[in-house]
Amino acid sequence: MHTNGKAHGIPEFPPGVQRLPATAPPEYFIALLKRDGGVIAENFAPVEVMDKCNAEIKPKLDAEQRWNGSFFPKETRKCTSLIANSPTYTRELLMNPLYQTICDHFLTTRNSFWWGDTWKESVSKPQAHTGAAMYIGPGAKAQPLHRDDYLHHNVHTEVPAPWNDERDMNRESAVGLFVAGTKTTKANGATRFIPGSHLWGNYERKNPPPENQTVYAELEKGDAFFMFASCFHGGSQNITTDEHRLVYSTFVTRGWLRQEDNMYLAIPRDILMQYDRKVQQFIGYSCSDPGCGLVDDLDPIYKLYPEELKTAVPVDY
Ligand SMILES: O=C(O)CCC(=O)C(=O)O
Ligand SMILES: [Fe+2]
Repeated sequence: MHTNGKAHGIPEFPPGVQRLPATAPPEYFIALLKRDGGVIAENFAPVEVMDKCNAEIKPKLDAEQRWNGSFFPKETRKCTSLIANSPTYTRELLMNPLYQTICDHFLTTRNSFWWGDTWKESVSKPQAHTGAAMYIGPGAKAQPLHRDDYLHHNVHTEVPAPWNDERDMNRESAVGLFVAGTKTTKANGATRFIPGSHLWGNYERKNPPPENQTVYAELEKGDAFFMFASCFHGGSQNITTDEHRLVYSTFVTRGWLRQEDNMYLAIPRDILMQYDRKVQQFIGYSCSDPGCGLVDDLDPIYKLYPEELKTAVPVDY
């Protein structure tokens, strides 16, 4: 379905970032994402589901290594690889039907090509991109405002509002979902973002993203915030002395953002280990700068040389 927010059956929402019950029609969320780049879904997941997720990730969160850089302050802990660590997260949050519908809408790529004398349509469906829980402890500094689709080198041209379905159909490379595992507030580090920044250009804007245009996605436990990866956003400072903030962050991306051959599954480990590092890195056991291809926030080559893991620390990308 393609709408510009004024299509039949979609209300004229007041200005400002909207909070809708998660049971509202998906078209409303889609229209508000096009308008603002972000929208809140209240009661997205039951509190009991969040309690289960929180219990499943606790061992990993407790064992987590501190980040060595400014992208994540030392008071922040992460549970990376959520799909490996929390089946409840995977089944209930990642696979949530509303999120799936939104991702299908914005991230399905449909094109037609000549294939001999056949005009052949190809439809590439979205895929999971990342899933990590972010725990922000008392005293943590704010994360710099950034666009998560810089990972894909998604260089945007500045376009005037409103969103235009034809013009902007391929604009987004990822759609984010942030679900609150605890209540999130401006004081304890709620995600802040700049509404409308999904339409901003990359090279056209000469100044850093303005903090005074940010809006805080304050959530009750189980609420969700949907956001385009193209929006400027970041985890915020935690000025409390005794509250932590836990958010389950997910991004889904376009299905074609990968290699043609699935080298990780196609190449057996014993054959892989017969090649030197240069080959291993070239076929995918390396990172694309910035930050694509990581395993638990580390270079994937460590998966092949686990003895080197002892000295490895995550660094800014
Ligand atoms: O923790 C948050 O609220 C956002 C984290 C984030 O934007 C990131 O790690 O890229
Ligand atoms: Fe981010």
